[in-house]
Amino acid sequence: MELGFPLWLRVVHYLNIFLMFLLIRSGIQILLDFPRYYFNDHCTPGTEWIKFTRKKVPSDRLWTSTDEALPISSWIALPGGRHSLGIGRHWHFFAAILWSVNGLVYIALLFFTGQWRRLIPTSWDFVPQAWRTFLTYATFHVPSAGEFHPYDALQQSTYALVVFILAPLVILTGLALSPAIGGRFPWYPRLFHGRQSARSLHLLSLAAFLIFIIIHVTLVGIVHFKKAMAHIVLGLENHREALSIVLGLFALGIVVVVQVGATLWSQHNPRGVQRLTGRFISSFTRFFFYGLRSRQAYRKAEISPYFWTNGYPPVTREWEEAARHNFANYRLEIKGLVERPLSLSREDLRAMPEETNITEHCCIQGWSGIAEWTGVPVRDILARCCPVPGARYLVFHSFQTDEKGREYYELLELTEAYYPQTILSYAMNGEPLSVAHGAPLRLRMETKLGFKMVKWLKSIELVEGYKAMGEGQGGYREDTQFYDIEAQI
Ligand SMILES: Nc1nc2c(c(=O)[nH]1)N[C@H]1C(S)=C(S)[C@@H](COP(=O)(O)O)O[C@H]1N2
Ligand SMILES: [Mo]
Repeated sequence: MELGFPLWLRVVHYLNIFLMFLLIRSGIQILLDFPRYYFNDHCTPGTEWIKFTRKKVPSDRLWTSTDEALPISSWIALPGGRHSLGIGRHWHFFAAILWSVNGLVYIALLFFTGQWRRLIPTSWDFVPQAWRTFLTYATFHVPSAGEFHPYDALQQSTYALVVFILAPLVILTGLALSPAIGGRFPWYPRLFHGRQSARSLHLLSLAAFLIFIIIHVTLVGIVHFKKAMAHIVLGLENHREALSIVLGLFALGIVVVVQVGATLWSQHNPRGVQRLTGRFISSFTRFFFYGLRSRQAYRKAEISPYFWTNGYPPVTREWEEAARHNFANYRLEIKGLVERPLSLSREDLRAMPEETNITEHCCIQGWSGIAEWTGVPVRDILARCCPVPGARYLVFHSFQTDEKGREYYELLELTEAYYPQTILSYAMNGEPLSVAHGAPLRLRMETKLGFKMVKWLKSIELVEGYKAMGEGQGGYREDTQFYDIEAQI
């Protein structure tokens, strides 16, 4: 059969270029928010196999993961700037979903149309042939046009590796980073030797893609360029080469315009990007991840010796005073749409049923850590305060406020609050919770990213909606850093 360059092939190839740009640029933004890579899940400083930062973790003062974020130019990353990973992640997942769908369509059509033969060698002859082509390039020669049918053997086997190994690897390792998947199916990240190894493999896949793209584009540029452009753009043999070059450059121009547009839009209206891409992404995460309950039960031996922190403790005089007295007069207030508002002292909380879990914490920035958390299941508190019909969300308010006076708060849906591993924790690894980790009380919710787990918890409020609260996005991080409210990937 004729292995030409059918229209569908050219269309998915073009969409691929489009989406790869979005993926790589937003990926670099995410990478630089926590530029340390590990093959162990503890992320202890000093155990990284590669880092893209010169910062040293100081030992004489509190150092949080946000202090790690590096600035990056918008010419390289999307959207650029420092700690803009909220928007970077929106673009990354938006493009990742479309890229995966595009890839599936491509593979389906390859097999459906018999075009798979262009990628999958049908005889072992491809090995010596590929070696010959390699020697041709290595001695700065170009294979003759007759060797391409439609690809030469080296090209064919490289493309097969990229399509059938590299692309699935980048998708599967990306999925292993999701706290919802790792929480419900802890065996899954283990397939990659843990979440941090998956993250490292994800980075190495990026490196492999970049190397491939550079060589691929260079070879198109120097090996029978005009013919190649005709194939890529119009799918023709030996005709209308000039036209295809013009059209090709025009199409690439559109890619560039879209990149610039996405960057400017992200900078001028990040809320718009958050809303629009967020709606698209959450339709997927809701479909696939909704209702996933954490089933984590790590062993004591797996507990991390080092556990990063995020967020600086409250600085008000009252709070520091309370901390000095070991929070003896602390009370957790439960209010809002409940039959019985509660005010619970530390003794009240200790007297309630106790739940202990050893789980993996996944910070949005990329680090993780395994710890044992002990506390009161939120469902037991709900059983006592009795939510009234209409109550849909639990808002967790913190004592902490930022430099502009905005309070840290995050919310969960009522249904999620009933999950067994949703607890208010007062002890970590068998010790009373430290101030850095949220004393006297913090939320644990083991299928979501760390930012949901409000530390220095002041009160829980049951509400019907959250639009009137803060900036109306459902949490402090959603309001100020454009994080995604679902927090499951
Ligand atoms: N009040 C408050 N809670 C917070 C934060 C914060 O900045 N303020 N940071 C969140 C983030 S992003 C993470 S990853 C976890 C970190 O918990 P840890 O410091 O105990 O490791 O706390 C979450 N809870
Ligand atoms: Mo985080």
